[in-house]
Amino acid sequence: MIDPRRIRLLNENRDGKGTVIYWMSRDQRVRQNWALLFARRKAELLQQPLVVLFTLAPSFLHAPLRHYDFMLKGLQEVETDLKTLNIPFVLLQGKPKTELPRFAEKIKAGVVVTDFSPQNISGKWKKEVARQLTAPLYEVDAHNIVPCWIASGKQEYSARTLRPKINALLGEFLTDFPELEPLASPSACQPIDWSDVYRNVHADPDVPPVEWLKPGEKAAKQCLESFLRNRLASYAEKHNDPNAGATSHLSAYLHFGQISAQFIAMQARKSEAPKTDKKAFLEELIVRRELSDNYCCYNDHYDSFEGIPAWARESLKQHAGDRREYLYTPQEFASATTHDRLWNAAQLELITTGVMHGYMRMYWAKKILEWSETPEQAFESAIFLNDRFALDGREPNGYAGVAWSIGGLHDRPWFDRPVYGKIRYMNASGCARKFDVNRYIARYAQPKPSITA
Ligand code: FO1
Repeated sequence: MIDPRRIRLLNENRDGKGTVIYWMSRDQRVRQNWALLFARRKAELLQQPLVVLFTLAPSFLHAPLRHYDFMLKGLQEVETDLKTLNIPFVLLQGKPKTELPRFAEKIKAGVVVTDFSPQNISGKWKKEVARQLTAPLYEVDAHNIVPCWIASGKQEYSARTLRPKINALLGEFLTDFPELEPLASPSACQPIDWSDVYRNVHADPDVPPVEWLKPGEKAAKQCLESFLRNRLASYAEKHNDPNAGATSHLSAYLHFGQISAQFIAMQARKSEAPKTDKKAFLEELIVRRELSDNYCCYNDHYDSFEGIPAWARESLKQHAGDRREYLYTPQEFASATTHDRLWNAAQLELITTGVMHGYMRMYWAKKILEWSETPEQAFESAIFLNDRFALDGREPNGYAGVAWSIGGLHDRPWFDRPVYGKIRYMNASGCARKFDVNRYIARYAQPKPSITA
């Protein structure tokens, strides 16, 4: 039922008698969640109670209110849905290394299960927790379709090298999910005081929640349905046109784990959209996303200049002294006040909607390279802006996207040119050949940003 290759044991402890805890982190959903399904199965086999636990960091990698709000609303739905299954949900505020072992000790946990994230902070949390627990800590990759460590044991060069590895295993992993069985009797769990939770979060209110995208598992599924019904059939032709409104809008849900990529892939495969559209969408959803996890899993420097390929680092260093025609500070970038109306429109799209179209993300990041004092600074600015404004900030996809645009990751060396060195170049006339640039500018360039950096 659950492929054992999806699971790894992070310490040397054995299953004990006592409550099974699912420590939810990256995969913040009740349905189609392999980590929760595994914890539920353990509880059944060991004839023990089950509890789902979330440890809330009051401040997480500078996440502003936009992100906390999206996440907390999703978690409120998790609590409600778990209640219908008689599964208790507990939210602890503080550091996992103190909160989790203390809670495990208090309830005499026999098994702890968590989900997988390739991010450094997640690895650090798990190491600290695994060391202190007397129970085993299992990690389940509930995010990738092919578990990250099974797809490949090393950092891959590009989509070209990962694709055949994923495709060879897809038949084994792209399967239907079993139902999550309810527990026999209702839990006596205290309801969570969400206003108290909001009060304790230190999230910058200057980046407010967005109105147009509703958080949570139910909204994520509605968003998927609408994409499959209305937009998938033109995906191949239109997804690179920022004016076409042809994208899935699923990236924030995927980031917070409010929907499963495997579920999306299964539904997309079943849809009646043309083959070419399904193929183009599944390439983005599976190969490109899992390539980003691969990068972050096997490269500790995924969020800095140090992480990019040696040829790109060397080439950018050779051009570090080249004269830049324009130079902007991170604050100037953040307030969308460069000389370039197209770039400003992209930044305004990001500020106001929490999303930037994938095609514009490349242009946006490459211009940050062109207009920053050093490539190191460009890297920092792009990650800072993405993490601050994008609803899917702090996500492997974002780190890999910046590293592709600025640092040639998963790409090849191009012709040498000023500032860029051998990094692939992009300019506004290239954009104009692909789509109606003026229409895009008109759509986003009007409102003045009310948000500051
Ligand atoms: N995951 C948590 O387990 N606890 C948090 O407090 C938390 C806050 C948070 C804020 C913004 C954001 O974008 C993500 C957040 N996450 C949080 C999820 C986190 O990104 C993933 O779980 C990581 O991969 C770390 O495991």
